[in-house]
Amino acid sequence: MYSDAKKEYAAYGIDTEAAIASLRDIPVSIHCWQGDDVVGLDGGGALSGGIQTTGNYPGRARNFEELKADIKKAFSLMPGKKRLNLHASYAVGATVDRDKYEPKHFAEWVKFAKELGLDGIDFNPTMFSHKNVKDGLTLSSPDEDIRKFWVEHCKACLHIAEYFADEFKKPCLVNIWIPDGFKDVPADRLTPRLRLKKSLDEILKLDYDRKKVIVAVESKVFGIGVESYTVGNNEFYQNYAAKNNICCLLDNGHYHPLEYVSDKIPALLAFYDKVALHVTRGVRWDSDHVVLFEDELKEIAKEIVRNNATDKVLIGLDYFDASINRIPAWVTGQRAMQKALLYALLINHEELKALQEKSDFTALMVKQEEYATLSFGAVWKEYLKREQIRENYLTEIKEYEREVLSKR
Ligand code: RNT
Ligand code: ZN
Repeated sequence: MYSDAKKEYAAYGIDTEAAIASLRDIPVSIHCWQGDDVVGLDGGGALSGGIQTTGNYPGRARNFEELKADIKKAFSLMPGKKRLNLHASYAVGATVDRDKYEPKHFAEWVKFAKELGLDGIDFNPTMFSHKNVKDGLTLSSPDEDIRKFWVEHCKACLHIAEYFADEFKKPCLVNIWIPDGFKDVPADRLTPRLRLKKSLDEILKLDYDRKKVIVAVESKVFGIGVESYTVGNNEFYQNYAAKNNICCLLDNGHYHPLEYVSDKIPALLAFYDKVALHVTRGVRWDSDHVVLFEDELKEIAKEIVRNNATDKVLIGLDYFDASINRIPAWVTGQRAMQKALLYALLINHEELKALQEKSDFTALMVKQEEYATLSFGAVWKEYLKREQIRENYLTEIKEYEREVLSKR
C-alpha cells in the first residue's frame, strides 16, 4: 500500500519519504493536564477560572505517581517528537505557596521527562484554582497584595523555565493565561487592563534569558461565569506582545466560532518570529474538546507547513475531557495533530500557490479537492510503523484500564 501511495504522491511532485522525515522532527508539546482533569498536585482546590471539565469517567490520576504512569502509557502510544507541557500547579512536594516555587519543585519532572527521552518541557504559571484568585481576578486585581502575589508567581515561573531550558538545552515556552473577567456588564473596562499591563511589565523586568525562555500571552474571548468581559482579550495581548517583543499564544478555542486561528497564524507570522499555539477543539461554548482530524486542524497544519514555519510556530495541545478514558483522549488528540501535519506535508504547496498567483481559481479548487482522496492513510500507516507504534491503541488501553485505571 505504501509503495503505491509513494508513486501516487510522486505524480503530484511530493516525496513521501521527505514528508515522513520532516514530521518526525516537528515537536508537539503535550499538556500534562488531560490526565487529571486539570486538578494539579499542589492542592490548590477545585478547578476555577472559567474553565471546566465535565464528566466523571473512572481512573483519574490522583497523584504524581499515577500521573507519571498514565503519561508514560499515553506517550508510548504517540508517534513523533514530544515535549511535556506542565502547569505550575504540578509542583511536586511543595510546602511553600505558588509565589515561592523553585526549580527543585520540578526536578522530579525533569528526571521523568529525560527518562522518556522528551525534547523538553514547557511551562505555565497557574493563576486559577487558588485562594488568591480574588473575585475572579489575578494580575488585574485592584487588591495590591493579590496582584503582587501573582506577579511573584510569574517571576518564579520564569526562573523555573530557565532551569528547564538549561536541563534540555532547548528553549522553554512560558505561557501566561489568566482567568480575569466579569460575569456582567462592567463599569470600567480600561482600569483592569492597565493593571494587567503594569503586572506584565513588572514580570518582564526580571532579568531572564530571552533566548532560553519564550514568554507568551494567551487571550480569550470569554469563560464560563465571566461572559461579559475578559481583561486579557485578543487586542490587548497582541498589542502588548508586539510592543514588548514577546510572543502571542493562539488557542483555537478562544475566539468566536466564525474566526479561524488558521487565518491568524500567517497574520502574526508577518510580524513575529514565533507564534505559539494551543491546539484544541471548540464545541459551542466549550473550548476544550479532544482534538480530532477535522478541517480546521488541517488548515492550521497547512499554514505551519506551507509558510516554512515549523520552527516558528510552537505547537502545544490544550484539551481536557473527563467523560471518556483520559488516555485515549490524550492519544487521539496528539495523533490528530500529527495526522494534520503529515497531511499538510503531503501537499505540493508551490504548485497550489502558483495557481493562486495566476488567479487560476478553478484549477486551485479542483486540485485542492483531489488531495482529499489521495492515499493519505497508507503514508500514515507507514509513518506509525517506522515509529514502532501500532495503529490500534484501543486494545492496549482497554487492558491498561482493566489492570490499572479501574483499580483506582
Ligand atoms: C483556558 C486556557 C488555558 C488553560 C490551561 C489549563 O481557557 O486555554 O490555556 O486551558 O492553561
Ligand atoms: Zn489554552
